[in-house]
Amino acid sequence: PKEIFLKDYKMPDYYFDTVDLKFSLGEEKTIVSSKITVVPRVEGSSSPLVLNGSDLKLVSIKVNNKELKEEDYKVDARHLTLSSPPSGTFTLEIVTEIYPQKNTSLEGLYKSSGNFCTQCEAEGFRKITFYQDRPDIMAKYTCYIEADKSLYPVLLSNGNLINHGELEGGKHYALWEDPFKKPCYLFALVAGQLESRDDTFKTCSGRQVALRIWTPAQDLPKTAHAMYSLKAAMKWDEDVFGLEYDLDLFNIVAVPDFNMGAMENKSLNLFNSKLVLASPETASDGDYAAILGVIGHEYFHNWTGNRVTCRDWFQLSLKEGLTVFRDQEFSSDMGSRTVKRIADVSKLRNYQFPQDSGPMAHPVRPHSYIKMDNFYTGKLLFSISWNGAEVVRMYKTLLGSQGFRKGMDLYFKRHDGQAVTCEDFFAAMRDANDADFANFLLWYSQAGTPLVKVTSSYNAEAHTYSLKFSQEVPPTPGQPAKEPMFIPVAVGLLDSSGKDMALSTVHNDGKLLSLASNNQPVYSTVLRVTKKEEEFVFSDILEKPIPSLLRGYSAPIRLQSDLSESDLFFLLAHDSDEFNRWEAGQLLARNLMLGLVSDFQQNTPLVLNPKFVHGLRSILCDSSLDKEFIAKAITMPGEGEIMDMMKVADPDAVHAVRIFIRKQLALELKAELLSTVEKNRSSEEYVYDHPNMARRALKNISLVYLASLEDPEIIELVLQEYKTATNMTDQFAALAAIAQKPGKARDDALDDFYSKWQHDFLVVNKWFALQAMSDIPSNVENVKKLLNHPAFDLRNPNKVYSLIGGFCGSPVNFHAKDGSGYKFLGEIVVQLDKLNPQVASRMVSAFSRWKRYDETRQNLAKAQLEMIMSTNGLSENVFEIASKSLA
Ligand code: HT7
Ligand code: ZN
Repeated sequence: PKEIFLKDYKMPDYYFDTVDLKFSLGEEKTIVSSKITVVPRVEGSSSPLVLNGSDLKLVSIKVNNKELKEEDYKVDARHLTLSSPPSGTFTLEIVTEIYPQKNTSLEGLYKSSGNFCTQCEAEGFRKITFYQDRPDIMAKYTCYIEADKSLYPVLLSNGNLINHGELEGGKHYALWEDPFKKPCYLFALVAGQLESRDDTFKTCSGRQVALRIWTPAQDLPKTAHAMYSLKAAMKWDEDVFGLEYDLDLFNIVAVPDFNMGAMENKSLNLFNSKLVLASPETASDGDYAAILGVIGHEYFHNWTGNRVTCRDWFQLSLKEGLTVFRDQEFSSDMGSRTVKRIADVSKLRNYQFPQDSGPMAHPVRPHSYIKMDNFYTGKLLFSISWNGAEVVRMYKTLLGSQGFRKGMDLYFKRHDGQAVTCEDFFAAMRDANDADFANFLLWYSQAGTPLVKVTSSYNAEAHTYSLKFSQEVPPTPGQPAKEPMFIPVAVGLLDSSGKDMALSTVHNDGKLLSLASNNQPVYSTVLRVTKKEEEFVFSDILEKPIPSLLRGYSAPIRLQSDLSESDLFFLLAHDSDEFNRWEAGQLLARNLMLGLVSDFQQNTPLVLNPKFVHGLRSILCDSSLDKEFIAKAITMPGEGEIMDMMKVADPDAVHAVRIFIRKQLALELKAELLSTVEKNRSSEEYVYDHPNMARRALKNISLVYLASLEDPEIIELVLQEYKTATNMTDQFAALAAIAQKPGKARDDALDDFYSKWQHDFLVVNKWFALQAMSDIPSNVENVKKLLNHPAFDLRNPNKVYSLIGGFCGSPVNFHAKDGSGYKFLGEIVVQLDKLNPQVASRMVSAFSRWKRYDETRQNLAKAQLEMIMSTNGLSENVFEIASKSLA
């Protein structure tokens, strides 16, 4: 397979001005006709016109109304080439035949639960018709759809419905027109038996927008939260960014078979059902939050992605990083900012950082790819979207809210209707603020997580306090040597009573910077660390402070400081920056876990530091704290995060230590945990708001701790919680608590849950995932049995992510030393690849960090990767991930 490089980008020789599509949807085949106005970029040029195509049967091709002869064009498995097109603007008409019913890849046009739908990002449009399938080709589209009326009463596409009516033979048609230019990856079509929840939104300029969420009739009652989320997102984008919706209709369709979460097609967003459907009985607080975030995300793409799109796929972060940042901000404003930040940073640490130091490490803007879709599969998505969002957040940290907004305004003013690059975004931020961003652009091109070390010293006579920074970006594949980055480090200094000190001046490199604004001191400041080594000296510091560093996690780095254990306990108790209070607790927990892991490896008895227990007790009993914050603060760092900090990852030791800590804390804090459960039971009626979610989160984490005790009374309590739960959050949390330990209680509860919910595929997926992620010994055998469960289907991505993805997410069983987990995954990947390469490559990426483990595990994992690589007919998707993992 061919590797594609960013440096090789060339402007297209031809643009497309208008595209008129016609679909005749059938049971055997679908006929697609396209009529395109082609405009040469350079007047008079007649270079060949190369169109992409995949799995298409060409029926006919015309140029300026004249059928082409066979010698005028060439078709192969991937392209249709017109060797000498006319020299001016011309019309190109192509008819193709496609087979959506046989399309299990879920790219292009396919059928899901009896309905036709499309997925064109990144390169799915070429499975519909021959086209220049690249995002810098932006055109105005119409879409005519005809289909059997009784089978497909609803016919949808982008834009406005301008005509519809009856046809002979029980058929009907609809004609849609999208007034905005768009790249083909935003094209969408849906046809099926659907009904809609309807609502309206009045925009800031007073226009009424019709909102419709489409699902099968029986699911309509479960779309209320999605509608609430959509309206909240529309209002938020107006309030925060001044961005108004630009059409009179906005459609959302829920689809049960979908490779990813959702898709932002212009005015016709398609969603994986699990990110639309929710009721208190069937969806957890986590599901509700995910729906809010993803509905927001797709809606926000209308401006950041659709109105201004990417010049090429290397610029994916331009739309994804920015839109993830926007959805994070939206969710923060709708709930608790600190808790959202904690959740996002934990995700970054558990998934992104490990990948940043592995063979798949790549920068926010990659330099090359083999299969574009792989940018979205599994771990690669994190660097582009999540690290990308961190990069956008740094602009805001450096410029402040107003400066950031000015930059956004300029970005839209300059680039509305264009396909642009990450440099264009950077330039808008810089120019709107006259800002000096030094070498900030390196964040797009250098892979790897910078390691920043800080040492501090206090001069009691001069009343100065110094912070010395040194930074290093570790080598990554293809990038052995790195430049120093521009790192914004938000800092506060705490006095001995735990209050923030006033900061008036700081020296950096001999330059005196005044921190006070309008003669008012500040209590937190952002230091701009740009060199390999750099010192900042604060003046007028009257006592030795304790520094609160990298407040709010102001840059995506690993920070090593000289803070002592007692400094960390002090910050845990006092820091005014809530994120850093949590961070201090995590640092203590990480150090504690690493120490215990080493004890475990040396067969030294494990003992829990009483100061740690005391610190957590204080947090648990502090009624002034937000309850969801407490729930986060008493949650130990993930096993992935701890393994990432070890020279050789040891899943057994890390798991044993996490279980030990959980049980010890439960023993020591039993009374407090029991009273927390008592005080935080849900009211009868489920309310989705922050205070209620926070109560549930705190009660349920307490239950998980308690259930780790072998105590019949506690088992009874948890069973009671399960039986009396009135919503899915509480019911599932109690089930998960019971399911920690093998035995009759576990088996009975799992059976009971399945028989209650077998009619609801989304709840059944939770049931699969819970069992798949279990750490009970030899769980691979249970997972294999579940593969044959009547509710399981390898063709449905959600089921695969729940069962197989869930299993790979349990380090202790996936990395079983006998290689059973690896063998299981290897065999499944080969099977899956034949059905759905995108999903298969997502799964194979679980192997990518095999070199981090001991030799026995390395050999076993490598053998599976080699077996996969030697499979005949392997997809490019899996080939790219497997070969890069082996390299
Ligand atoms: N922009 C969308 C990404 C996406 C996607 C990419 C490749 C293959 C299938 C896909 N489905 C959705 C959605 C988003 O950004 O949320
Ligand atoms: Zn997105």
